[in-house]
Amino acid sequence: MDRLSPATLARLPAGIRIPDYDREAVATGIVHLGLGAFHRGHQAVYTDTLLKHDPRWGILGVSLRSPETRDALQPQGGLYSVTASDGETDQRRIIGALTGLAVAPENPAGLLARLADPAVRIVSTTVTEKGYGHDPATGALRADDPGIRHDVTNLTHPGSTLGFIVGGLRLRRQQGLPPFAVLACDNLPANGHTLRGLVIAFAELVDRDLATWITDTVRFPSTMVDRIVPATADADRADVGAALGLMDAWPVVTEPFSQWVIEDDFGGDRPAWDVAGAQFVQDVAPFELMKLRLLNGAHSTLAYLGYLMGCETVAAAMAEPDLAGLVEDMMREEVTSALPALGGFDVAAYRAALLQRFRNPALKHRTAQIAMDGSQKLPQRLLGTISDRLARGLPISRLALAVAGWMRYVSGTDENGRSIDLRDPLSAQLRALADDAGPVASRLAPALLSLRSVFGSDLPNDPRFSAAVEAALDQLFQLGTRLTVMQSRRSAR
Ligand code: CS2
Repeated sequence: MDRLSPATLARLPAGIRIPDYDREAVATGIVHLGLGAFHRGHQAVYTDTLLKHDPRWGILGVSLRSPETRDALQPQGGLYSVTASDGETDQRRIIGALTGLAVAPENPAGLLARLADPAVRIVSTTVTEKGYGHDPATGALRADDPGIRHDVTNLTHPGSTLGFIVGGLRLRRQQGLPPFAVLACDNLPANGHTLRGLVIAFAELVDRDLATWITDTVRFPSTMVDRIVPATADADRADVGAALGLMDAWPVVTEPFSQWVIEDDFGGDRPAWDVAGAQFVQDVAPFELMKLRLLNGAHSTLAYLGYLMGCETVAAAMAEPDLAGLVEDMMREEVTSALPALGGFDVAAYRAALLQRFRNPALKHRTAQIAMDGSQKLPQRLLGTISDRLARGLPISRLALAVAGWMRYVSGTDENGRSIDLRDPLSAQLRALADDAGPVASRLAPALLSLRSVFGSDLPNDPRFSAAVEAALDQLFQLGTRLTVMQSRRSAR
């Protein structure tokens, strides 16, 4: 089968949208760090729509580690397909927004030079929760992280997200150029604000004047990003190839829904992503809390409890009536009331739409994928809601069960005695704690709660939380997940 590429675009079947602008005339105005499926199915799609109106914002897509994406997309001239499916109809389009592809470790100095290109005005990131070198419970820089330590003293050859951002800003300052804006697009609380704190803390370790210049001049708008984009599977490649009549080595398969809320704080000219449906607002925080706590909180709950119940995908977990019911009750009774009001916004409709999205049969979104990196995800997804509710004296039983689900998962063995492939930056530590405690809730729960970078120092000392989590974990060990979920629904009625 021939390859998707600029030369074969004209052979695509009718009904597939292709770039409606002159790709040759597109300039690179954005450097994006973290060229995963999410970026390609989200920001790059908005940008693809924008380019017809304003060709200044093409994207240099950078992988921070592996060459796989570059190797797949280079022979395609940066083109790839996005399929949005609701299980009944598939909408396909070809995205041309990537003007270049780079693999950072192959040529760090070359990437820094690109970051200092005057035409580049935005550096955006989707490097996942663990990519920022920070402590998820507090948002503080982990200055002792080996990658961060390396970059602080080798800023002409960095490897980390923060190293490239600070290294790029330093070069621009040296060359008398204005800075770029830094646009965080990961599921972190106050992502722009958090990244700003990290960039400045990193810069302070390098050069105080640089840190001051960054503090005074660089903008870090926060964003809320939302689209469910599972990792591409081989079956997707085969289906997409058949539909396109051309081989796309790295297609994106996603849902029709997409949302992007961006704080309008670029300090001047910025891409008019609103022509593609993004929303510019003064304050992203209420949107972000709603999304992180309702969508991602529910997602993680479905992932841990669903995995333990033998469900391979989110849709399969949603097909378990008790689990789906538990998650729905959690969202309605425990999460919504802890959210700030969002004037005129229909939260009930938002929740219903989320449950519908989770049921999308076209998305083979693996519970194991969402379960990854839990130590980095739990704080903003579940623990924030728990703290807010405890402060108001409100019950947290379903949220506590979700946290216990994570603990049961990181104990490393499933209910059939098979080992769980634990992927987490803290996996070695988690494994050691679990081995030491054994499958005993009264030992394992306190051991895991002592992880300050996850739980902070207040929550573990609140017996309303620690006792609830330990009791739920004990049930998971004694009864198994299915019965525990069933009982928790009964007892809540
Ligand atoms: C998911 C998210 O992998 C995960 O942890 O919860 O990536 C989720 O699909 C997106 O945030 C949806 O916008």
